[in-house]
Amino acid sequence: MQDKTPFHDQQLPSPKRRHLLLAAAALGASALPALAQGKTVLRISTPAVPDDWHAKMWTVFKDSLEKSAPGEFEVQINLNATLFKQGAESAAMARGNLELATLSAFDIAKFVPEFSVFTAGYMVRDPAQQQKIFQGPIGAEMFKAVADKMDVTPLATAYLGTRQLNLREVRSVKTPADLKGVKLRMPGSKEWLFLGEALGATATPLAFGEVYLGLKTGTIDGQDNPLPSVRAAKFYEVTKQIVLTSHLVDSLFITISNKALAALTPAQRQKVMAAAQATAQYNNENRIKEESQLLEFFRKEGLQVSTPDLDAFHKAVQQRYQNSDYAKAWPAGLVERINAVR
Ligand code: KDO
Repeated sequence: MQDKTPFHDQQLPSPKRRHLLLAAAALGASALPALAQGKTVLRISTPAVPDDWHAKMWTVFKDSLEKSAPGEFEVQINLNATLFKQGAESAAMARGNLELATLSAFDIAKFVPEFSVFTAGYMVRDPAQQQKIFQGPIGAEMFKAVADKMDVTPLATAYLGTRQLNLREVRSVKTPADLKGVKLRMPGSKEWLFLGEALGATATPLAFGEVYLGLKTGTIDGQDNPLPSVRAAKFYEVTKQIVLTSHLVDSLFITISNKALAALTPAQRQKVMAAAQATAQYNNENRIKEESQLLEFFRKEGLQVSTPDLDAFHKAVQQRYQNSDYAKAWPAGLVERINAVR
């Protein structure tokens, strides 16, 4: 799938590129990102709600490029999954219909099986370790596999937060056995459903945009998300409990399509990379700060906050993953290397 043309051969001067674009348009193809009034269009699609940090962060991306490359880019931000539905972004990027998105480890694991190591509960310890993993050699190896197999390139790692359980009715949850029969909404892929089942629940697939109504009407008993997303999507209005399982230190990779990347000049590429770094940093700082303050907010909203037997959850979830087919795709020694990152 990867374009084998060396980058320097792809840096066509602007008039020639425009000519090619016209030719491509005439053929009905969209091999290169569109130009609007001479600007390179960068379309972004995300299921994030406007008030969540990983939605707001895209304004940082846009502002950063407006400053560093005035008049060169038109950044189009599409929130609430209005452009592509949740999980459809990587295929849209590979087809050339989308330039940027945030991909989860779950989106990537479908194409890069070893990446499923980052879908495993209790694998990554905290946001600091997460950043070190993806900025170090493990990240470099993994991102190369992503670029080769998916035709997209991760530019920076945003911390989505640490996922917690959020239940419609109060329940005593100490161990995974206490979640038996609980209809726990998970995003709609088998990798996500496996995580829900590993937690002991009955995992039910549903798109993020349908979760509020599902909780309100009772078609689901609960959902899992990081606390800032529980606030931003207002799930606290339709739930009564937060169980601090802290089962996944979740990542979102700010990713660009290889087609879009190859169409940039080297200077533009640097600016896009710098903008992506600033974008992730804005998200990470704000989200970590908010995450540490939110429990008080939820208590004031009338939610019960409880802490389960974390050892029991760690043991059960880790065992499920170790014995799974997912673990068979993890290169020997990878888990030990991840654990050694401090
Ligand atoms: C969700 O659907 O629970 C999830 O948290 C999964 C993430 O990978 C990501 O898609 C996120 O939703 C959306 O960006 C909405 O916050």
